[in-house]
Amino acid sequence: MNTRLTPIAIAVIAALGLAACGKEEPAKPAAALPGITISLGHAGPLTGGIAHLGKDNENGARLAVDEANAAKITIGGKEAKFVLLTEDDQADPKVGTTVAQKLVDAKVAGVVGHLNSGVTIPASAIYNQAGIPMITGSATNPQLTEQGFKGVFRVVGRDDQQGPSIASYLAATAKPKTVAVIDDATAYGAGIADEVEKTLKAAGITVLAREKGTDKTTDWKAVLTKLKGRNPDAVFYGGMDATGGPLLRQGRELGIKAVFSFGDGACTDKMTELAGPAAEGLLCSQAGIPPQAASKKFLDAYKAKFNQDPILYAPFTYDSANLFIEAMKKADSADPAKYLPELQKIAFNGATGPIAFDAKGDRRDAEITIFTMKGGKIEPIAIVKGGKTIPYSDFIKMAAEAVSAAGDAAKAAVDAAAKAMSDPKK
Ligand code: ABU
Repeated sequence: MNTRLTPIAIAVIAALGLAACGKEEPAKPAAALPGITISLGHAGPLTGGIAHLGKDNENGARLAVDEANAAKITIGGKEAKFVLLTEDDQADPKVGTTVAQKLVDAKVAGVVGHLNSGVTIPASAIYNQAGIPMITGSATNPQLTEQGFKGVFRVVGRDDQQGPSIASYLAATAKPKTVAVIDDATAYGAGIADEVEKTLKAAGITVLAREKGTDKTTDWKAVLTKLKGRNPDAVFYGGMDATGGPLLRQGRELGIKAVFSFGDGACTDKMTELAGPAAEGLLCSQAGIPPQAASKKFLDAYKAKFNQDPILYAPFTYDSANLFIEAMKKADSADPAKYLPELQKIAFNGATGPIAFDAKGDRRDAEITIFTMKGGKIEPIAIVKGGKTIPYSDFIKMAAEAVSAAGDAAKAAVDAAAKAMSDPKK
């Protein structure tokens, strides 16, 4: 049975509570509860070219843990103290499996991470073997949740949603006849590039022979010189901002006029820092709602704690950590075998909206956001959800209306409860 209280139920209970509190009882000193320490792991790249994204992910998880500690949550009759054990996987699959084993040996109750699909997929086998659930807030390669691991979850969309979304938007708006597709030879980069290529070809667009770099490539001149001769109308790059920024800058320096487009790994303001004015007008996608559309409570708390706004997926790692905590609360246990069934059937209202998982561990109804770079900042222009693309302004209006409707319903319930309490005939 789902025992989570709706906002209306909470409001009604609050109203009843207020009405019943006529007489003050003398305060009794609360007996101190015994304590329990619950370790959650986090892993992502904390050094190297995409350390800014790894830190962003870590910050999200840390905020959730700190808030849970401030709330003095009780689990199994004990006051829970959550500790975040964080590891640097250097965006390297081999290091990723080493740190995964380290977190298993440290007996973490769950893991938020990893960031990169190519690291998360091998690490997930280690967590699965140890019976430790993991939730990624950023790894988008479909293979992660196609392995049949019961404790593997993802709170963002998949690249077989994201790739078709950005490719269709590019096709509909830029109307290219020829597109060059490049990737960084990682599970993420090559995977999303394949999805983009499939969608473009299905739309009758010519896709040039695939060009490849690596996740460390910052000198793209040889690839770009080859492309310049083929004069593509658009370019799609599957890779991260640390390599995508130099690709874009050097492309423009060589005089390539094509529309440049990217997936979530290169859909950050960092592209302006790395590519300069060449970044203006780029198209890119993220596999969720934009960070600025996360809950105000999260955004205010993140800013207050870290003195900056989230970069990309911090709201999703915040939700990931909170999902673990919520499942443990429901199970009244931090034992993975006991709380995993709660996680599998959870219905949680997170900073990124309602979260529930399908049988594979993927987020149901994940959004994809399309952005363009304007004035040095990525700006959301459209949301793709359930196969439909709507302007971002309409999405925001609909979200505000939903919040207002929920508020009205809660107020009506509180008014009705207060009236019932004050009516002597009832
Ligand atoms: N999703 C973009 C970056 C992380 C990854 O999937 O490799």
